[in-house]
Amino acid sequence: MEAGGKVVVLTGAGISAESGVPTFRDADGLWEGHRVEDVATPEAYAHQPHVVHRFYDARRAALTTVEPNPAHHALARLEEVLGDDLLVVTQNVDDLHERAGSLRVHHMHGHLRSAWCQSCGARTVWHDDLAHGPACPSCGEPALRPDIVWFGEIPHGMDLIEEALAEATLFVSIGTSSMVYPAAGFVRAARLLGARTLELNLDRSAASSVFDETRHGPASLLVPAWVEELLAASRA
Ligand code: BV8
Repeated sequence: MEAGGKVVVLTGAGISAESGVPTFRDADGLWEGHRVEDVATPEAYAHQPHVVHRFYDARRAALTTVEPNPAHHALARLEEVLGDDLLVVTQNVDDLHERAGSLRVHHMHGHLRSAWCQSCGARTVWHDDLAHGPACPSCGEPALRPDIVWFGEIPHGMDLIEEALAEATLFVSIGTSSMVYPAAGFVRAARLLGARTLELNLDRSAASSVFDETRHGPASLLVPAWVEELLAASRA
C-alpha cells in the first residue's frame, strides 16, 4: 500500500469466532437454535417480542464471557499507526474491537450493549436483559428494543461507509461469508472506486472471486501477519 493510503476494513462474525462468539452460518443455518427470520426481523419482534428479547439477552450476557483475540488486537495496533487513515466497519454487534482498543469502529448493524427506545428514540448503553420491559432511562416508557439492525432495516451510516470506500486505497474483508447486503457489496464498490482488495477468511466466501487477493486461515493468525506486513511496507 503506497504511503498515505486510506484503509477500510470490514469485519464479520469470523473475526470473533476464536473469541468464542458463535457465527451465523457455521452452525448449518441455525443460529443458536433459531432460524434467522424468527429472531432478526422487525416482524419477529412484533409477533414474538419475548422470543427475540431472550435471543438477544442471551447473546448480550455471553459478552461477559468472551475476550478480544489477536485479530482484534492487531487491528487496534494498526489504528495506533494509521490513525484516521483506518476505519473498521463491522457487521458484528459485539464490542470486542473496542475492548481491544480500536476507537474508529463503525457498527453498521448496531450493538448488543445498547437499548433503543421506541417511544422517545433515545439509545442507552445497556448490559442487562431487556425481556422484562425495563423503563427507558430518558422517557420512562417500557419501550426498549435491542439496538440491532434486523433484516429489512437500513444499516447505520451508509453515507459514511460510501465516503470511506471512495477514499480507500485498500479494502480488507475479514471473517465474513459475504452473504448479507449491502455489506457484501462493499468489495465491488471499493474495486470500482480504485482500491486494492484483500480477503482474510477461514475459507472461500460468496465474494472471494471478486477480491484481488484472498488468504484462507484463522483470523487470529492471518490478521496479525497482515498488519505486520502492512506496517513493514509503510516503514520501508
Ligand atoms: C437492507 C445483526 C435496505 C443481527 C445482521 C435478496 C438478495 C440480496 C439481498 C437481499 C435479498 N432479500 C433481502 C435482502 C437484503 C438483506 C440481505 O442481504 N439478506 C440476505 C440474507 C440475502 N439485507 C438486509 O435486510 C439489510 N438491510 O438491505 O436494507 C437498504 C440497504 C442500504 C441502503 C438503503 C436500504 C440489513 C441486514 C442486517 C441484518 N443484521 N446482523 C444480529 O447480529 O443479531 S446480519 C448478520 O449476518 C451479520 O451482521 C452479518 O452482516 C451477516 C453475515 O454474517 P457474517 O458476519 O458474514 O457471519 P457468517 O456466519 O455468515 O460467516 C462467518 C464467516 O467467517 C464465514 O465465511 C467463515 O468461513 C468465517 N470464519 C469462521 N471462523 C473464522 C472465520 N474466518 C476467520 N477466522 C475464523 N476463525
